[in-house]
Amino acid sequence: MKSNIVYLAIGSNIDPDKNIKLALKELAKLGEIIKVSNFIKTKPEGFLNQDDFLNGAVKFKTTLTPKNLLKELKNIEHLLKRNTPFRNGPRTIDLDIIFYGNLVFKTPALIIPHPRADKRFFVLRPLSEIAAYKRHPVLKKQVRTLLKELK
Ligand code: PH2
Ligand code: MG
Ligand code: MG
Repeated sequence: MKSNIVYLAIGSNIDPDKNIKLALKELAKLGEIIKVSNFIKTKPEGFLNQDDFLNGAVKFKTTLTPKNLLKELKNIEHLLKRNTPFRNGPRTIDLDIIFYGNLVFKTPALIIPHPRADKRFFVLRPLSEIAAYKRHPVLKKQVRTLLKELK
Protein backbone atom coordinates (compact mmCIF):
# COMPACT_ATOMS: atom_id res chain seq x y z
CA MET A 1 0.00 0.00 0.00
CA LYS A 2 1.18 3.49 -0.70
CA SER A 3 2.64 5.27 2.28
CA ASN A 4 2.72 8.99 2.75
CA ILE A 5 4.83 11.40 4.76
CA VAL A 6 2.73 13.36 7.18
CA TYR A 7 3.66 16.17 9.54
CA LEU A 8 1.69 16.43 12.74
CA ALA A 9 1.58 19.12 15.40
CA ILE A 10 1.21 18.00 19.00
CA GLY A 11 0.12 20.25 21.84
CA SER A 12 -0.85 19.75 25.47
CA ASN A 13 -1.35 21.90 28.53
CA ILE A 14 -2.78 19.36 30.94
CA ASP A 15 -0.13 17.03 32.36
CA PRO A 16 1.82 17.50 29.11
CA ASP A 17 4.87 15.30 29.79
CA LYS A 18 2.72 12.28 30.48
CA ASN A 19 0.16 12.90 27.75
CA ILE A 20 2.68 13.61 25.00
CA LYS A 21 4.52 10.42 25.85
CA LEU A 22 1.29 8.42 25.74
CA ALA A 23 0.22 10.04 22.48
CA LEU A 24 3.53 9.19 20.79
CA LYS A 25 3.18 5.60 21.94
CA GLU A 26 -0.30 5.39 20.37
CA LEU A 27 0.84 7.19 17.25
CA ALA A 28 3.57 4.60 16.70
CA LYS A 29 0.79 2.03 16.18
CA LEU A 30 -0.54 3.96 13.17
CA GLY A 31 2.64 4.09 11.14
CA GLU A 32 6.31 4.85 11.46
CA ILE A 33 7.52 7.80 13.48
CA ILE A 34 10.50 9.16 11.56
CA LYS A 35 11.38 12.29 13.52
CA VAL A 36 10.19 14.01 16.67
CA SER A 37 11.09 17.63 17.36
CA ASN A 38 11.95 19.00 20.76
CA PHE A 39 8.92 20.15 22.70
CA ILE A 40 8.88 23.82 23.58
CA LYS A 41 6.93 25.69 26.19
CA THR A 42 4.61 28.24 24.58
CA LYS A 43 2.18 30.88 25.80
CA PRO A 44 -1.45 30.04 25.03
CA GLU A 45 -2.82 31.65 21.89
CA GLY A 46 -6.51 32.27 21.24
CA PHE A 47 -7.75 31.84 24.78
CA LEU A 48 -5.11 33.36 27.06
CA ASN A 49 -6.25 32.48 30.56
CA GLN A 50 -4.90 28.93 30.73
CA ASP A 51 -1.64 27.15 31.45
CA ASP A 52 1.32 27.26 29.07
CA PHE A 53 1.49 24.54 26.41
CA LEU A 54 4.15 22.10 25.39
CA ASN A 55 4.24 21.99 21.59
CA GLY A 56 6.13 19.76 19.19
CA ALA A 57 6.03 18.26 15.73
CA VAL A 58 6.33 14.76 14.32
CA LYS A 59 7.35 13.44 10.93
CA PHE A 60 5.34 10.34 10.34
CA LYS A 61 4.95 7.72 7.62
CA THR A 62 1.58 6.05 7.22
CA THR A 63 -0.61 4.18 4.77
CA LEU A 64 -3.77 5.65 6.33
CA THR A 65 -5.80 7.98 4.15
CA PRO A 66 -6.26 11.56 5.45
CA LYS A 67 -9.77 10.78 6.58
CA ASN A 68 -8.79 7.60 8.40
CA LEU A 69 -5.75 9.25 9.93
CA LEU A 70 -7.97 12.01 11.30
CA LYS A 71 -10.30 9.39 12.72
CA GLU A 72 -7.41 7.59 14.44
CA LEU A 73 -5.98 10.84 15.82
CA LYS A 74 -9.38 11.62 17.29
CA ASN A 75 -9.42 8.16 18.84
CA ILE A 76 -6.10 8.93 20.54
CA GLU A 77 -7.45 12.27 21.77
CA HIS A 78 -10.47 10.42 23.10
CA LEU A 79 -8.32 7.76 24.74
CA LEU A 80 -6.37 10.50 26.53
CA LYS A 81 -9.67 11.88 27.77
CA ARG A 82 -9.54 15.05 25.86
CA ASN A 83 -12.62 17.09 26.47
CA THR A 84 -12.30 20.66 25.38
CA PRO A 85 -15.16 22.64 26.91
CA PHE A 86 -14.63 25.48 24.44
CA ARG A 87 -12.60 26.41 21.37
CA ASN A 88 -8.87 26.92 22.01
CA GLY A 89 -9.33 25.87 25.65
CA PRO A 90 -7.13 23.56 27.76
CA ARG A 91 -6.53 20.06 26.43
CA THR A 92 -4.74 16.88 27.45
CA ILE A 93 -3.65 16.41 23.86
CA ASP A 94 -4.21 17.98 20.48
CA LEU A 95 -3.04 16.14 17.37
CA ASP A 96 -3.31 18.18 14.19
CA ILE A 97 -2.44 17.17 10.64
CA ILE A 98 -0.31 20.00 9.23
CA PHE A 99 0.87 18.47 5.94
CA TYR A 100 -0.01 15.20 4.22
CA GLY A 101 2.62 14.85 1.53
CA ASN A 102 1.86 17.67 -0.87
CA LEU A 103 -1.84 17.07 -0.71
CA VAL A 104 -4.30 19.95 -0.78
CA PHE A 105 -7.56 18.73 0.67
CA LYS A 106 -10.71 20.52 1.76
CA THR A 107 -13.85 19.06 3.30
CA PRO A 108 -15.99 20.48 6.11
CA ALA A 109 -14.37 18.01 8.54
CA LEU A 110 -10.75 18.33 7.48
CA ILE A 111 -8.57 20.89 5.74
CA ILE A 112 -5.00 20.07 4.69
CA PRO A 113 -2.61 21.87 4.99
CA HIS A 114 -3.88 22.99 8.37
CA PRO A 115 -5.48 26.39 7.68
CA ARG A 116 -3.83 28.19 10.60
CA ALA A 117 -0.42 26.50 10.53
CA ASP A 118 1.34 29.41 8.86
CA LYS A 119 0.06 31.83 11.53
CA ARG A 120 1.15 29.85 14.55
CA PHE A 121 4.57 30.10 16.12
CA PHE A 122 3.82 27.07 18.28
CA VAL A 123 3.39 25.00 15.10
CA LEU A 124 6.10 26.51 12.89
CA ARG A 125 8.88 26.66 15.46
CA PRO A 126 8.98 22.92 16.28
CA LEU A 127 8.17 22.04 12.65
CA SER A 128 11.12 24.08 11.40
CA GLU A 129 13.38 21.88 13.48
CA ILE A 130 12.43 18.73 11.57
CA ALA A 131 11.16 20.15 8.25
CA ALA A 132 12.80 23.53 7.61
CA TYR A 133 12.87 22.97 3.84
CA LYS A 134 9.43 21.41 3.47
CA ARG A 135 7.36 23.56 1.14
CA HIS A 136 3.79 24.54 1.97
CA PRO A 137 1.85 23.19 -1.03
CA VAL A 138 -0.56 26.14 -1.17
CA LEU A 139 1.62 29.08 -0.11
CA LYS A 140 4.62 27.60 -1.96
CA LYS A 141 6.98 28.68 0.79
CA GLN A 142 9.31 26.65 2.96
CA VAL A 143 8.55 26.20 6.65
CA ARG A 144 11.67 28.17 7.60
CA THR A 145 10.44 31.09 5.44
CA LEU A 146 6.97 31.03 6.98
CA LEU A 147 8.56 31.10 10.44
CA LYS A 148 10.83 33.99 9.52
CA GLU A 149 7.88 35.95 8.11
CA LEU A 150 5.84 35.36 11.26
CA LYS A 151 8.48 36.78 13.61
N1 PH2 B 1 -3.62 25.21 20.47
C1 PH2 B 1 -4.75 25.85 20.23
C2 PH2 B 1 -4.99 27.20 20.70
N2 PH2 B 1 -3.89 27.81 21.33
N3 PH2 B 1 -1.67 27.83 22.08
C3 PH2 B 1 -0.49 27.21 22.23
N4 PH2 B 1 0.53 27.87 22.79
N5 PH2 B 1 -0.31 25.92 21.84
C4 PH2 B 1 -1.32 25.20 21.25
O1 PH2 B 1 -1.13 24.02 20.89
C5 PH2 B 1 -2.57 25.84 21.08
C6 PH2 B 1 -2.71 27.17 21.51
C7 PH2 B 1 -5.82 25.20 19.47
O2 PH2 B 1 -5.51 24.00 18.98
MG1 MG C 1 -5.02 22.60 17.24
MG1 MG D 1 -6.97 19.74 16.83
